[in-house]
Amino acid sequence: MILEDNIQTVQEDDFKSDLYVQAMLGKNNDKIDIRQVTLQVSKVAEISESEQHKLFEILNKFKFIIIQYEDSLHPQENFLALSKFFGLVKRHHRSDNNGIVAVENLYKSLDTKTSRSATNRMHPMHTDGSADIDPPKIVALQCEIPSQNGGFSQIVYGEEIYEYLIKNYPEELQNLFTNPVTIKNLGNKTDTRAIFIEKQGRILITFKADSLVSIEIPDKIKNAFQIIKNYVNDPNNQFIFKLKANQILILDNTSVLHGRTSFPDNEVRKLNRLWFDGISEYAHHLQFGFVPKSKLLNP
Ligand SMILES: O=C(O)CCC(=O)C(=O)O
Ligand SMILES: [Fe+2]
Repeated sequence: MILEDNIQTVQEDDFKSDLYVQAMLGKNNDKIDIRQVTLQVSKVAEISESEQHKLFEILNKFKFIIIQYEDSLHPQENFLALSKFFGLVKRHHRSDNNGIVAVENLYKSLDTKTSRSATNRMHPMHTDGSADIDPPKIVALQCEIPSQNGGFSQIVYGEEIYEYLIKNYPEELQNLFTNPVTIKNLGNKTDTRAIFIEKQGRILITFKADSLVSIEIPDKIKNAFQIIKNYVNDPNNQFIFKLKANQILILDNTSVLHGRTSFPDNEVRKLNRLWFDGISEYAHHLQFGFVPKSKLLNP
């Protein structure tokens, strides 16, 4: 199976393709080979023990994994089978009966009531459920139909944001632990939480900067918030790839931010999204958050 075509040469289009071509030469696309993070299985529900072992190994090391399964008439079965590893499905205001949220261009517009995931617009870098009191630990995105142009997945490491801040803005970083941000989403959920929190020696990140949701940022961290926003939306700090049909991207939502580039109006792109609480009989295999190399004096 050839996986190299996950990173395709982007054609000239309206979707800032030049930037993305440049980004593919950026540091994270140099560091990570898409084949290292892709696990091929026959059916998700029938994953073998050695595949399970690899799944957790890749997820703990890279904080995300792409599972590629054999073409199936029932893609949702493959998707819902993830619950065994990642726990209960957490619902969203757009969830169907199984908890699945459609990520496709349903509205062809972007107004203040439309979720970005229901449009073809770019989705700026974020963690999911940042307005939830208890955000999902695991986010899974299943690709049924990729777009031909645009619609690239982007990932940024929370640990790299942390290291960047500790090196360049240590005082600002300190303030991020103690000055919570309040986010209210379109489903009218509100949560107040610090961008970085420390839990049992590990650091967890939550971040969203999106004009569609209401975000209250304390004055003390307004500058740091902008620094993070610039850092994460710089393609040079992202890992960029195209999710293919029959692939599921699984993210540690406490360690990495994700986003996606826009895609043309006339393209059909169809993904499904699920959120998991991370509490399963396999939970002891999962290590959420990251242990930074450099430490703050009083985190
Ligand atoms: O469309 C994508 O690839 C990502 C969508 C997303 O991040 C979301 O729905 O939360
Ligand atoms: Fe998301």
